[in-house]
Amino acid sequence: MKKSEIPDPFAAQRSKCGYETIDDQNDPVTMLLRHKDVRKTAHNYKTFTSEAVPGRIVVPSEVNIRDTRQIPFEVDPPKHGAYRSVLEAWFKRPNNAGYQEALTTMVSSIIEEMLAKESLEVVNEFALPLQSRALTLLLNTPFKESETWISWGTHVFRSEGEALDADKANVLYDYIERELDRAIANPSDDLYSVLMQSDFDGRKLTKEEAKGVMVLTFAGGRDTVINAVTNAIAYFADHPKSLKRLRKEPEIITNAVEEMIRYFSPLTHMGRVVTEDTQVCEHAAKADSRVSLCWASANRDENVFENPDEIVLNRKINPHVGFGFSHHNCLGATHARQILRILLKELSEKIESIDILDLKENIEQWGRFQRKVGYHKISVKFNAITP
Ligand code: HEM
Ligand code: EMZ
Repeated sequence: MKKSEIPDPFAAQRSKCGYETIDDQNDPVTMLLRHKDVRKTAHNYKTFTSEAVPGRIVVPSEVNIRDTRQIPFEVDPPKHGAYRSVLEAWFKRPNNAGYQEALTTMVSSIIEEMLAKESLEVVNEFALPLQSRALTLLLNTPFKESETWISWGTHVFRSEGEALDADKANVLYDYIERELDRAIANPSDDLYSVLMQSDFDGRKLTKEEAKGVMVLTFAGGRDTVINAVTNAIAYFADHPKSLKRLRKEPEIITNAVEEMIRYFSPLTHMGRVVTEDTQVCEHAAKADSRVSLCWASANRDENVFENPDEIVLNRKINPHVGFGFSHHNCLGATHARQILRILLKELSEKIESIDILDLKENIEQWGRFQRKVGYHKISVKFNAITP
């Protein structure tokens, strides 16, 4: 097995019956494993709500570590749409040329920095700083803030070996509260200030609502981006010919990024709470129980994808659900896609090959499924293209 491979632990169960019930802190979750069921359920917010007690739709549940409702993630239509219309234009800014230029400078300079090293640990020395620096563009805050965010590590609610970490969560909440107070007292042109001034349904957003948006922006866009970036580097280490191919055919980079999101599926699954007794996959689902939409399994569904366990860089028809499906589709996807497209372009132009020196996989445990989502650590050496 290649070191960069991400096996699909759901295949057998997906074809056998399409679901699996697992325990999460004594609150069962029925994972939906088929592409069709995942999409159908994501769409049906009346029977499968996101607007439960804050934290309950996340697996592992975060009800014990937060009271703040994440917006627009934990809200159903029609209110969900009203929040999205406040946020949509801001989160599309990564399509602007100036944004992409600034991002290119960030990516290019961190690659140059890493080329000078005999060995670099990708998660902490490359992916985390890149994620945090790039986030300063999305929030339109000073570059220096990224140093604080890097010091928080890869996940804001979890530490290695610990599912949930309340102390860590409080560091983020305090930080956001301070930033919002600053934006109220001294508005600027950053996201905090824009939120506090925006019109929502004929009124201003409250500070608690703005906090809900900011917590989600910090949490949702963190380990997902870090895993995507790290897995991409591991993939190129195993497949130096793919780097060469992208150098020769940069026009396939957009497809290659979608394909990597499909194959890596950086967010394994996300829950919903059942509002009335119903059935999923011919299985009874009781009101107030939880289901989850397993993006990672749906993305390997052999009824939808040919050669699902292979990265086909120029895969053309690719209805992956790596960024979710329907109204809650990822608001940060424009930003995440730009980071990955620019990363692939810059790596292909600067790097000949990558050697893996040492690694420790990050394996999630979901009931009896074990899923590799990325790495806790992976040390590599970048080899530059020599003219
Ligand atoms: C929603 C994946 C990056 C912010 C989602 C959902 C998925 C996802 C699967 C749907 C959740 C659901 O339906 O319950 C990813 C992946 C990423 C990524 C794979 C990186 C490769 C980001 C970034 C941000 C972000 C960078 C922002 C900084 C959000 C928000 C939502 C969301 C705000 C909720 C949208 C809504 O409820 O309308 N993401 N995400 N994500 N993501 Fe991402
Ligand atoms: C939540 C989630 C958002 C959750 C779209 O996904 O990402 C997880 O990493 C966080 O722990 O709170 O923001």
